[in-house]
Amino acid sequence: MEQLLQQIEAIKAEITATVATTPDAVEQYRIKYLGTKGLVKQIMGEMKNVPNEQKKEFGQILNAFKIVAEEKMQQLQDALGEIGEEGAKFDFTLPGDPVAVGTRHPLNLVRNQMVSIFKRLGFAVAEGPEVEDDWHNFGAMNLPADHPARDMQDTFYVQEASENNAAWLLRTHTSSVQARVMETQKPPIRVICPGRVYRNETISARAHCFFHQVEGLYIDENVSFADLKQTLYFFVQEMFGKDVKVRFRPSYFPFTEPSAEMDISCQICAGKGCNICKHTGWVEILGSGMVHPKVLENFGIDPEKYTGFAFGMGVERIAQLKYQVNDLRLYSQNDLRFLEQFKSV
Ligand code: 2NL
Repeated sequence: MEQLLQQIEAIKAEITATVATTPDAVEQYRIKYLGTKGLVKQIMGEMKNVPNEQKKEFGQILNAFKIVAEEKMQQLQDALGEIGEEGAKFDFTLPGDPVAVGTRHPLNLVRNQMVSIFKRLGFAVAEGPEVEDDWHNFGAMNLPADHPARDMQDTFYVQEASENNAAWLLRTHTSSVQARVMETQKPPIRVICPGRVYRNETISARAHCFFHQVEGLYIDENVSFADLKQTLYFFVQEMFGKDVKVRFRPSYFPFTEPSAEMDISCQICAGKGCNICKHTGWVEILGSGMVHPKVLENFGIDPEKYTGFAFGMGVERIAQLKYQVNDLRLYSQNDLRFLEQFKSV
């Protein structure tokens, strides 16, 4: 008798401690304890050996034991239902937990807008490395060895040139990407190159050590300055609306000839005069020009047969005019009060 009671207590403890999280394990449990040859049946079979005067008391103990085993079975099955194979057992009527959704960075928003306008004109998007060699960033672009842009003061060098090694640097413009396109593709070429560029500048509201550019390049037979003007005029109309006015001013870049900068009517004061346009009513938004014959020759493109135009503009500048952001540092400070203002853009 005493021995039988101890056995029952031991099996109960075992049952309580059972963990079964897969359908297989639950079935193992059922077979071991509740099956036709299971422990519960076996213990029940001991009833016949119990003296008559103890049968009543013992019957109650056995019944309680059976209930423990059956309740555990129910528990295991319920738990299985919650994590079971047929999917979670959820109450779909409960209100959901709010998920904090991030916002696109204003510079990405503006870059995407810029790129999609040029895509509609048939420009393909090209990207390239931010760490460049001297040739792709400067040499191929017709920048002479003594050009001030090559100075340590202006450019971040990763490795200075030595006897055996070319200089490596952080690209100062995305022209280096277009250089790689001209290296690998034949005209007609029509690409737009968005990307981050680096200049060694002291950080202030108006200057930063990195900023973002969208440059474009179009090379084919009979590409003219008129094509350049109309393409860029189309771009600003799409970006700022049909009322925008443009003007071109002669300029100089080593990689284009002739070169021009484009101004648009001030989007902040509508030409009335403000700090952004320095009370002129005009703001400069890009540099451009006809690709210098030397640059074409650097890539084996015959300047007698092909001509091209190119342009470069700052994404920050366009964003400033579109959203009146007047401190470049805001773009990289990750202040949510700034970033969340672009939620609905
Ligand atoms: C500026 C001026 C410019 C280009 C970039 C370019 C690229 C190739 C050949 C010739 Cl592959 N030119 N790019 C041309 C003129 C101006 O950028 O002020 N950018 C912010």
